[in-house]
Order: sequence, then C-alpha cells, then structure tokens
Amino acid sequence: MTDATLILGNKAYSSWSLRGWLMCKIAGLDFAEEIHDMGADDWKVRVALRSPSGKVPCLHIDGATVWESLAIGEHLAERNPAAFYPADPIARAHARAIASEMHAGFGELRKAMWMNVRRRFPGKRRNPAALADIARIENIWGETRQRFGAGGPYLFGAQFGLADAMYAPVVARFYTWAPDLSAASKSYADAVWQHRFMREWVASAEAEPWVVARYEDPDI
Ligand SMILES: N[C@@H](CCC(=O)N[C@@H](CS)C(=O)NCC(=O)O)C(=O)O
Repeated sequence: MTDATLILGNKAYSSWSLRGWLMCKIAGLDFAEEIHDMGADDWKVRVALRSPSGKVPCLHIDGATVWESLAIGEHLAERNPAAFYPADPIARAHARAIASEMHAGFGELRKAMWMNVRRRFPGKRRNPAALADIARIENIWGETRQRFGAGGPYLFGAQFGLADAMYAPVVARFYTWAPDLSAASKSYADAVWQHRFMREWVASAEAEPWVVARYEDPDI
C-alpha cells in the first residue's frame, strides 16, 4: 500500500497546492492531507520543516519527497501514465509543453488576480500585462481543444489529465475576477469548474476556518 502525505496551503488561496492535490486525485492515490495556514505567523517555519523549498505543495510518498507541482505530476504519471497524459505521442508532447508553459509563466496574471475560490471580484484588477497572459491562455486552450479535444470537454477530450490540473487554478481565478472570455474558453472553464475534484476542493475551501486578509481585498 502506498504511504502518501501531501503538504498543502489553504485550499481557498493556494493555487499550486490545488495543482498538486488534483494530481494526487487523478492518480487515484489514497493520501493524507497536511494543511498549513499561509496566514499563520509561523507558516514559513512550519512549511520549511516539511518541504525542502519552503513552498507547497510537497508530496511525501513511499520514502520519496517530491516538491514542485509539475514534478509531483511527473512522478505520479510514472506510476499511472494513462491517467495523466493522452496516448498519442503528438498530443502527449503538446500536453507537456502547455503544462510547462503554465508552470513557468503567466506571472502577471498570477500577481494581479490571485486565487480565492470563496470570493467573486468581477472586473477588478485588470491590467494590460495580466490581460495579455489571459489572451495567451485562451489561445492555448482554443488550439489544444481544437486539435486534440474532440472527444470531450477537457483539453485532450474526455479525460481530465495533467494539463487540465495545471490550468485548473486559472479557471478558479476566472470565476473570481470574471475577465472577458470567448464562448469556447467559458465552456472549457465551466467543464473544469464542475469537475467532481474541483467541487470537492471548493467545498473543503468553504469549510476552512482561516481568512488571510491579503487575499481578501481586491482593491489593494
Ligand atoms: N513552482 C512551485 C510554486 C510553489 C509556490 O509558490 N507555492 C506557494 C503557495 S501557492 C508557496 O508555497 N508560497 C510560500 C511562500 O512564498 O512563502 C510549484 O510548482 O509547486
């Protein structure tokens, strides 16, 4: 039996934690959650004890310690490749490229419109750099769905895989900040938002006791 514990930040706010958590769910892993409140005075100290980078998520699994959301996904994909990536090598290469682009980029969007799955701040904090990131994301979603998504509502069709997990926190941001989106982007975002894993995550976030002021004020 696999021994797995995922170190997380607040489900309301921690977008990278959401990615790691979704990957554990995609893997069908039976895992424990260890949530650390990002608003606590000793957050940095406590997380440094559990994650080598001092960041979340971090997965402790069968003696291995895996930090960085994409590395968690790659490690779990080694155990169950079919759950994470499309079978076709061209589609798989595309999935890797768009997942990596998400992991490495879109800093302006992340900075301007943080994740808070409990709140709605429509129209706030738009700026040209964040909108340029959003345009590129819509382009990625549109191209991927057009080339590979015919079989279902997700990026590569019927299966909610690693690339969808990487973009799921962007979907959450779009629900909070409501930027203008194409009909195709909205339809993809709705499919992700309604996925049972997302519903489970949001329900847990709603039940969390913690409120971190810096993520609650859209006018800062
Ligand atoms: N590149 C990392 C990013 C992880 C990250 O920045 N996590 C945030 C929470 S969403 C964090 O732990 N921040 C802690 C801090 O900056 O003190 C990944 O893919 O996991």
